[in-house]
Amino acid sequence: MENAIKSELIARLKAKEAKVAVIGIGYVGLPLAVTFANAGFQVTGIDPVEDKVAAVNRGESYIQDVPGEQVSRLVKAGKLKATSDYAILTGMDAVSICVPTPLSKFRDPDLSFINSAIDALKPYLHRRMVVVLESSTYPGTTRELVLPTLEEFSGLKAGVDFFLAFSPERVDPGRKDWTTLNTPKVIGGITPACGEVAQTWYAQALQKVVPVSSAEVAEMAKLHENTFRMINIGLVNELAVMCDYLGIDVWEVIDAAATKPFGFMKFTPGPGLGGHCIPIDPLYLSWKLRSLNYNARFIELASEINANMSRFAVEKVQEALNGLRKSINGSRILVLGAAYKPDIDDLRESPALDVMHLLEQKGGLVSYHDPYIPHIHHEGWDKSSVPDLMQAVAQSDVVVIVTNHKVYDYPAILEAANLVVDTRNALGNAGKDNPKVVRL
Ligand code: SAJ
Repeated sequence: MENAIKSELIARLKAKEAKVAVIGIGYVGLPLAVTFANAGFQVTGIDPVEDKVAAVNRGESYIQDVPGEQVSRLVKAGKLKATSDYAILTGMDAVSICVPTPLSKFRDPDLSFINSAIDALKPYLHRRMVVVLESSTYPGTTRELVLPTLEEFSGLKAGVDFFLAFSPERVDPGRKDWTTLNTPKVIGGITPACGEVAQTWYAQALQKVVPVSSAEVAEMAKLHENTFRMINIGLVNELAVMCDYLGIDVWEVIDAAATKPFGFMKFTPGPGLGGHCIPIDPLYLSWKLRSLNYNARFIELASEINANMSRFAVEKVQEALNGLRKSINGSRILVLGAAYKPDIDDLRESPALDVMHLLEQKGGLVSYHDPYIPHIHHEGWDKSSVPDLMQAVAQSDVVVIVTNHKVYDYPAILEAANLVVDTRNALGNAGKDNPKVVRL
């Protein structure tokens, strides 16, 4: 028998009459809210951080990928607003949850943000509502954690009274070619009806929806995507260590392998694995499997190799200084690039932090430069990016290129430096067989 509630909600979604809420308006939620609003929905962003709420309501953007004028236009048109008051959910028909899923200090999943969002939502859950969780998490979270919390509190039934699905976020901060609008979006429901409603909703705003049969498939697809990346980065990092033992130029090896036109995908080594996705998502998967008495060895091994690369990079600094009869202890060391990857301003899990800590522990006089990160307040540190880059380069015993931002004038840096450790092959061939340069 056709479910009248489902039919009614689908009709409202197709007519863009459904009121949309996005819980968590950060680097995932704000672009999503704007994308829904651009499609014609009336959207309310919900966030406990008042500054974000106030900025949106002023028509301003605080997310690199969301132009301020888009926010301003949508706010003026009455299509977008923000609040910290979850009671607004009473009048909402469709809710996306885009909250962080970090690791705890014991490197276990920290689901506190999901729990807070669901606890804030459940009093306002009502018939004819669709809820989509977007936060990267272990397979089973939507069914084992979100579903019972919502059903038990409300007495409503998923797939009958309301609809619940999972859809992994695929936001790559700073990327211009693939955006929330045009990146294919995997969506899987707790029940087929849940999937149908959620897929219909997103299809009104996004260019390509990829329906899958369950929330678990959608959760696992996301972890597969990012575990694939983390393990391949681990492989190429171990390749760098092996080439070091063999005395072979790993960069030349990779470039040669990358000429294979099929069956190969290029990754490059570095001083470690940063960011809020790649180092973390796979550990959600291995944690879940451990609870089922299975040891996800690839993930554990790659995680160990990636975590050790900061030490490997510091060994290269030691080797480089030793070549000049110097030690790390007492040497002036300038780290170039603190962000976790080039051309963005995000410091989360950045390997630069590990490299700088290790160098300081060995007595190095460490300073850094990063045009995107003016200050670092981290574990008792309070450092600022050096004001005069070229002066700092010239005055340093060694310059360590950790994150290869495009804005750097590498030939000028090489010219002015006494010694360079290039962990990213930022110097390219100018760094090859150059007595002033040591590469990974
Ligand atoms: N890294 C390497 N070698 C590589 C690639 C990356 O050392 O060959 C390092 C980076 O320096 C960084 C870390 O790994 O420290 C993560 O880099 P990333 O390029 O994976 O960037 P992220 O963390 O921003 O990953 C995001 C992810 N997007 C989503 O989860 C939605 C990831 O799935 C994307 O594949 C990635 O962007 C991308 O392709 O840019």
